[in-house]
Amino acid sequence: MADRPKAFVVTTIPPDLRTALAQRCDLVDRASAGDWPDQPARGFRVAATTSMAGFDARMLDALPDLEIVICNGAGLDRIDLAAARARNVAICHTPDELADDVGEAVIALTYAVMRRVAEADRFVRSGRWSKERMTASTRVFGKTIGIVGLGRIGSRAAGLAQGIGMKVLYHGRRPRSGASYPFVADLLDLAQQADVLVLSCPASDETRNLVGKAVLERLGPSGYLINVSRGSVVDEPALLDALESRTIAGAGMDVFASEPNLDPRWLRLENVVLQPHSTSITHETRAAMIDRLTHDLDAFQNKRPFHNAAARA
Ligand code: 8YV
Repeated sequence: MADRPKAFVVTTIPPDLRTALAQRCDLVDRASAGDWPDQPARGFRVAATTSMAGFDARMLDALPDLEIVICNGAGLDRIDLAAARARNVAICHTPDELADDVGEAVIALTYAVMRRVAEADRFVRSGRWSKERMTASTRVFGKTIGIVGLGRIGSRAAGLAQGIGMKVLYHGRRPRSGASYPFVADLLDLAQQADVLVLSCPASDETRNLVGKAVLERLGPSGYLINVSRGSVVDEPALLDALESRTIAGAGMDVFASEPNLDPRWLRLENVVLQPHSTSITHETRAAMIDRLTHDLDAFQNKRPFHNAAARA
C-alpha cells in the first residue's frame, strides 16, 4: 500500500501509538462514525484497537475494506481471530514486548503486598507513626511462589523469583518442555503448597473463574494472590470475600473484572495493592510496543512477512 491508508481508530489508544500511526495513516476516530458498527464504514484498510477494547466479528463486518488490525497489547482474548482469518484480515499485536516488565511487576507486587509497602506509606502519610509503630510484614525470601501459566510473563517472573531465593512451582494445561521448575498438575494442590499464587495465564473460556473459593481456601490465611492476567480468571466476589474475611492474607492486583470502574469493595481493603492495569506501561515497553506495531504495519504495507496472529487461529 504505497498510499496513506485510512485507519479507523476503534477506541482510545495510547498517544504514543496514535502519533506513530498518524505518520503512516489518515486516522479517523470511531466517535465521528455515528452509530458504528451498526452502519458500515467504507474505505478503511487499517483499524487500531487495544487488547482490552478487542475486535469482534461485528466490528470486522462493519469495516468491509479492512485488511489489518493493529492491536496495542499482547492479549488476544477479546479479538475474534477465527473471524479475522475467515475475512482475510491480519491481526498484529505485541506478544513479546511486555513480558519482561510484567514479569518484573509480579515481583514488585509480591514485595509490595507481603512487605506491606503501600500500607506503610499510608501509615506515614496519615501521621500515625507519631503515635504507634507499624506491625510486622511477611518475608518474601524463602517462600514458595506458584505460577499459573508459565508463558513469557510467568517464565520471567519465575526466573526473578528464583533469583531472590523463592522456591518456584507452576501449573498449566501440561508441563512445559525445558522448564526447570516442578510442575503441579492440580491447581488446588499448587494453591496448597504456594505462599504466593501468581496468575499469568491467558484469559479464555477455559480459565474463566479459574480461581474461586476452593482455590482461595487452599491458598489459606498466610497466602497471597497476584493477578497480572485478566480479571476474568478470578471469581472476583469470592476473592473480595476472602480478602475481607482474611481467608487469604492479601493480593496484588493489576487487573479487575470491571476495570477501570472497580467494585468499591476494593477501595476499602488494606491488605491489597491496586494497580491500574499498568504493569506493562514502562517507557521501555511502550517504545518496544510501538516499534513492533509500526514494524508490522510497514511490513504489511510492503508485503514483507510479519507475525499475523489471525493466521494461527
Ligand atoms: C496492555 C495487556 O498491553 O497487553 C495486554 O494484553 O493486558 C496490557 O498489558 C496495556 O494495558 C496497554 O494496552
